[in-house]
Amino acid sequence: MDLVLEQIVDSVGTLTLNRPKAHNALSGFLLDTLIAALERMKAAQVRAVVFRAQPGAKVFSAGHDIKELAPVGRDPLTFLDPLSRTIRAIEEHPAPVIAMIEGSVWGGACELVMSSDLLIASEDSTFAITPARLGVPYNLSGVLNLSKSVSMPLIKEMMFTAQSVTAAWAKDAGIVNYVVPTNRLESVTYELCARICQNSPTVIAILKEELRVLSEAHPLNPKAFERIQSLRRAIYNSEDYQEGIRAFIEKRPPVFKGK
Ligand code: LCV
Repeated sequence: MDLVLEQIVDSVGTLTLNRPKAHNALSGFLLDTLIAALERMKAAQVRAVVFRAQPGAKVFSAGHDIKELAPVGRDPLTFLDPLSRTIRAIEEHPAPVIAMIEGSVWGGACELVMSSDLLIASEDSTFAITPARLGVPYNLSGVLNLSKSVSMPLIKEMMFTAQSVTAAWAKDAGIVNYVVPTNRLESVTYELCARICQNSPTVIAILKEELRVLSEAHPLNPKAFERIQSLRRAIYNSEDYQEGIRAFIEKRPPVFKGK
């Protein structure tokens, strides 16, 4: 079964997550499939890419495949991991990527949609940033991607509570462009694509790249980077890191001891 369905109609590509048995959990294989599909969309010179779950999905994506998280002692979120590579593929794609969201969005899938260019969410969709609930020391570029469009107090509330927020809350926080009834999600999304397709694709591509470069322009001295990495290493070497994953597998709440 294809883990990502692809379609191109009138210069607009649509990529549909298709791993329903695991609620579109982002396995390495699914993410590599997504990256390849984005490459094909680029070769086809689409003017916009819609990224979605199956129509009617209760869960847009359950986030990183927890069963594939690196074992204790290895960094679970490195530059060459599938999730990081997919996020860069979205950010560097020359056409706008529009996340059309229905259902609940979890963990790394929040970073995936928040790295898209535009987000259109159904009224009943929700968003949960879950590293703190799983004991995962999120990486610096991921934290930057999650925080770019949100005020500090609001992104801290999402990260520290690790609880789901509603689409309305996400709209107020500046995370999504539009919140619409589920039965209007497709029409609003593809109408927006049609408006984008009327404009110069080369200028849109350079504007997207300029905004990416500017949004990543953060001075970070080597000592600060190495200090953060050593703090992260202590966490992915910790009992709490193991407890978060074990608790999910055992379908029970985690008990974190802070070590
Ligand atoms: C693997 C899964 C998953 C899954 N991985 O259905 O951002 S970070 O740092 O946290 C990053 C590391 C990250 O993204 O972590 C993942 C964060 N995601 C979550 O915390 C959501 C985990 N999933 C759930 O809470 C539930 O599955 C939801 C609420 C999404 C749906 O609950 P529901 O009761 O409807 P099940 O939990 O029974 O899930 C159905 C099957 O999908 C698997 C899950 O293990 C189960 O498999 P089995 O039938 O083999 O038991 N599954 C769900 N999420 N992220 N596998």
